[in-house]
Amino acid sequence: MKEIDFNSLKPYGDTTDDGALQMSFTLPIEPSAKAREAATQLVRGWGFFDVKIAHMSKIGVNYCLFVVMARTDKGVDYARIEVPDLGGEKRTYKEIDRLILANVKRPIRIVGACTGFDAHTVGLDAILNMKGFDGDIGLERYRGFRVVNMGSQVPTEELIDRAVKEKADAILLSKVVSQKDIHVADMRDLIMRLSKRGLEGKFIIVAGGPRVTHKMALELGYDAGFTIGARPSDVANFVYEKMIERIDKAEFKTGKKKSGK
Ligand code: B12
Repeated sequence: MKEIDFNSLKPYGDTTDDGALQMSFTLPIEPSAKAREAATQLVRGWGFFDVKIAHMSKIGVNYCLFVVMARTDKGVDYARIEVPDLGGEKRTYKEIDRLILANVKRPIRIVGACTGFDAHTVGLDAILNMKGFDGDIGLERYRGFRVVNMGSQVPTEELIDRAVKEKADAILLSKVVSQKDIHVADMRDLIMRLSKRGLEGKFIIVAGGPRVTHKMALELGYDAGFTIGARPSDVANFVYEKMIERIDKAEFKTGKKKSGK
């Protein structure tokens, strides 16, 4: 078997390192032989070879969807890739709950919302609602969390007002729509408004959504970013660990004993 070249990692199609991939895109034209050729030339122009149009179909008036198979010889040096990792220990709901009550000694207060124009609530509910997601129960079910779920289309100022009113420890922001990078703009908006109100650093700030990455969230001033497949227990564990970090810092400042995990 051919060895994988991690210094020039490529897609795997039929055989190791063959660089074969599948992509899909839409062109604002009707399907036709000319449209097929246009899509082929476009993909070749991007540097791909062995270009095959696997599927071409009309999607609405004057729009055409293409599914294309092609190959690339460009790889990435996998060994040199560095990316921030959410890390943290994997713990069960019961363990996290026990640790919160033992070490934080009160429920952690959380306010969550999906802000702006975004009406998608399923992702936030998956994390917060009792029933949770994928067999992993939601934060509302923990004795160690007190959750306010404000739902969707919440103005950022209202989210902040509520977090202040509830004396929240953490704000959980969900951003699903990412057209024209609106998720980034809305994530920035929260940080900017917190800072304007002198609330910078007051809350643990966590964002989530299909186009949110941990790296991007950190760059925008968040404590963490969770994406597709995030489970409530991952989020619960992260918030717990951040709380302990904050308690330790506060106790260190006041000269009190450090709390254990
Ligand atoms: C259901 C759905 C809707 C429902 C939403 C119902 C509801 N109450 O939520 C309705 C029909 C209302 C809807 C409307 C629209 N939708 Co819609 N919708 C979807 C759909 C099919 C599923 C989304 C979903 O529920 N996923 C399941 C959840 C569990 O996954 P998730 O959101 O990724 O959440 C996970 C993680 O991301 C993370 N997470 C998410 N939030 C948070 C928050 C925190 C704090 C944390 C820690 C983690 C976390 O944890 C979750 C669990 O792992 C997607 C397509 C798709 N297959 O994803 C399109 C999709 C999101 N919708 C889309 C669009 C464009 C729209 C509309 C603009 C359509 C229109 N033209 O009207 C409107 C927007 C309305 C608005 N104002 O926002 C696009 C977005 C494209 C983009 N790049 O922005 C998508 C991708 C469809 C598409 N391919 O075009 N939609």
